[in-house]
Amino acid sequence: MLGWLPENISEYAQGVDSLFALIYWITVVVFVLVMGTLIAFLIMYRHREGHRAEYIEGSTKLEIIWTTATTVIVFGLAMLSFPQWNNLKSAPDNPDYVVQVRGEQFNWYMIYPGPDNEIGTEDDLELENELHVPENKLIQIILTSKDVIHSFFIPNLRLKQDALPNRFLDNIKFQATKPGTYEIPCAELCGFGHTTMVGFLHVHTQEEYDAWVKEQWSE
Ligand SMILES: [Cu+2]
Repeated sequence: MLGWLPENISEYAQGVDSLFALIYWITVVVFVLVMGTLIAFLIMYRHREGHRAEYIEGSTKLEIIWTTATTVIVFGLAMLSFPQWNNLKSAPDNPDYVVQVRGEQFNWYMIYPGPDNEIGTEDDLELENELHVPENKLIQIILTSKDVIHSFFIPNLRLKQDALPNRFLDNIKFQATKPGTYEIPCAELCGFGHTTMVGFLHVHTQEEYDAWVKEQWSE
């Protein structure tokens, strides 16, 4: 729809792009109307010899029209946004996999629970800037930060959430539909190394993922 957006590989966020396109085109129409009127008026009411300036009072009717129109558009967009927001930002009931992600100047650390399925135990696996998941599975991210506020951003999943020190947010979930490697930039200005803070999401097929898991815990 809007060709320059990164490829959308999220099961949950397909609707986000339609909403984005709708807002974009509404903005384009408003921009053209306002700028067109401005330019037209500049030409129509420019200074010309023999023409006298006229004093015009505001138009109540016009003000009512554009205030109502704006209100309707904003409320309409809010109504369309709520289901998208809830879909993306609610904790999953039965995630297939849970991974803890910690922002720490200037890396993402991914903590996998290991065979006992519990995070914070001896068999945990901690990776730097690498998030591995199987495709088409419901992944829950428990997001935290060690130092300052970071922002966990996966453009291809239309997913963005601030990571806060001492908070463990459980409302991040996604289901990636296409194997590949995708960027996880930090989207919060978090210090002098902010621009180098980037991780990668590796989406595997289930077989590839199982093989990867086996490899990690075989040592
Ligand atoms: Cu950061």
